[in-house]
Amino acid sequence: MQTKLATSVGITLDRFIKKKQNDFAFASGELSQLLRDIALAGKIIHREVNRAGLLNIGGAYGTENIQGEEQQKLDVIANIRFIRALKNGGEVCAIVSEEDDEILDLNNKDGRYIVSMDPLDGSSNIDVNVSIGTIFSIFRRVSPVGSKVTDEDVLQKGSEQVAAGYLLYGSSTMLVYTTGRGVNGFTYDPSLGEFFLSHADMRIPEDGKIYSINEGSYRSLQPKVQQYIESCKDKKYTARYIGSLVADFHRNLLKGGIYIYPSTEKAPDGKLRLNYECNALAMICEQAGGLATDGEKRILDIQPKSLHQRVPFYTGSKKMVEESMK
Ligand code: AHM
Ligand code: MG
Repeated sequence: MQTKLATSVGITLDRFIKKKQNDFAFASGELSQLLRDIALAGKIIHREVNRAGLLNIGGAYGTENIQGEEQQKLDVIANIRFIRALKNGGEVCAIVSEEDDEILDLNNKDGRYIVSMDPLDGSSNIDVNVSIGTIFSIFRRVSPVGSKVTDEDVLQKGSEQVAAGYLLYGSSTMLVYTTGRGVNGFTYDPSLGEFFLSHADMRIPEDGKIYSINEGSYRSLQPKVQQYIESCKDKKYTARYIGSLVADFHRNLLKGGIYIYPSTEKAPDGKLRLNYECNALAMICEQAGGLATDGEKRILDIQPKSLHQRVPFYTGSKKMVEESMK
């Protein structure tokens, strides 16, 4: 199935957000502003990613070279940029990030929202000029506004997300997000400094022919996953795996396919993080008509027990995910 092109294609992200906000009589505009802050951070990361090779900001992160210095690893820079944008925006009370061990309380007395993020996903691809991404989830805080942020605020199930999305720094930079009413994609025009609606009301094909898994770990996979891979080969499906989750996910969202990062012998819970990577993509996938599971149950129903919890991840076209779980 092709992505539908709606009549509003071409409007800027800003206008789109405003239009959506007007659909809700009591919307305060805070979530809208937060989405704008994320888009701004995305533009800054786009700039850094595109000049990384010139600025010597690829490569290893030196221990002395922390917090705002010029020669930093790009994922640390992305983390700093995002935190700054969200802190300045004022809507967020706390951030939990794949790059930080602990909850980052922004001491923002009025902030109602929590952001979970992987500021730059696809670490192994950063230095080799291959697509990378940012993944984010937005939750409403559970504890009273103005009080100290609690574990309960940051360990909410994915089903509680009020919005989720990703930025893909690929041949174009894109922002794809959902607020629980479908999925829309925006492409960045660097010459104008604006995101424009390019993929309205995105729907993932119900079935597909692409499977994305690191087959190098084939021998350490559970027999069920091995059998699923064999069945893909029997059907002469196409294998596509970049090793950047956002890029692999985005391709499958557009073309139909399945992404699997399963449990392996070495890593029984898989590699990907529930809070920073899987919840956001699970919400987007479901909103686009697909599925996301840990191989047995729905990702969005998993109660996180710790911030950096890992989970096996199966996501993509509905029929393929169902088949992989049999
Ligand atoms: P990262 O958060 O350290 O970048 O790791 C997550 C990445 C995903 O983007 C990607 O799908 C996966 O790790 C690739 O892992 P592997 O190299 O084991 O296949
Ligand atoms: Mg990651």
